[in-house]
Amino acid sequence: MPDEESSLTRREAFQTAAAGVLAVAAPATATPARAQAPSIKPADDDIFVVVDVQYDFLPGGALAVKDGDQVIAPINALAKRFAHVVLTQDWHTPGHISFASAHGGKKPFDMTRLEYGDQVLWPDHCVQGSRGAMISDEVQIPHAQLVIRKGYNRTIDSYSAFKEADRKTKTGLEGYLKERGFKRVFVAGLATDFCVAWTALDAREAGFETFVIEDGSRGINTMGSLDAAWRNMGQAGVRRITSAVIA
Ligand code: VGL
Ligand code: ZN
Repeated sequence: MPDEESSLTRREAFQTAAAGVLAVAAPATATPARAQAPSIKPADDDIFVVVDVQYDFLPGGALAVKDGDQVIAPINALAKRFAHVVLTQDWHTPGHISFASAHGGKKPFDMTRLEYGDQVLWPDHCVQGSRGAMISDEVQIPHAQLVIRKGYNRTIDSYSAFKEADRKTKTGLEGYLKERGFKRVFVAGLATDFCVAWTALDAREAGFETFVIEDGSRGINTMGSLDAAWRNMGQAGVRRITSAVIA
């Protein structure tokens, strides 16, 4: 398909530029009109998953994602095109195991080793019932059909909206989406390199055709996490698109 080719070309051009190698100028000028042409028309078996657009991840929040507020306009616009939308909400207990404050001597963004593996330690964020845990009032998707909360087990983090960090405990989202007959999953929100990426990877693993909407997402980028996330998603067959390709 021409549109797949052109977006691949753009991605390769971007990666080459990011690596500091001088890119040949041709692809950037040869393809933009085609690359931007709307080519995906949301259907009744498509679901749009809007990840963690909560005050704590927005500017001024406890774990603010740079330019996180920039995702809201594209997400609101996109949501209008989807008949079916699910929202996710990071929803931690006080003293959650992912908080640096729960580990003596550790600081936010340090790593630690937990029973289920390596864990980045975060500032306290999205504590159940707190203002920071609320989905922003600027997210205007009244037709959203489900809000799935995650990270509510004190001893297990959960970036993914499908499976917790122990990679065993399920949230129920896979069953919900399959029971309702959805086939394609479109993901946007915060943060690209954590909850968006893990959600997209698990959607793919569950057998859904999966897309991440780049301009509807922003990353935290700690210790190379953003590049790693895009690399992992690419290898898993998650497709990277912009909202402009959605009709
Ligand atoms: C997230 C770090 C910790 C996210 C949640 O929504 O990406 N990141 N908790
Ligand atoms: Zn969290």
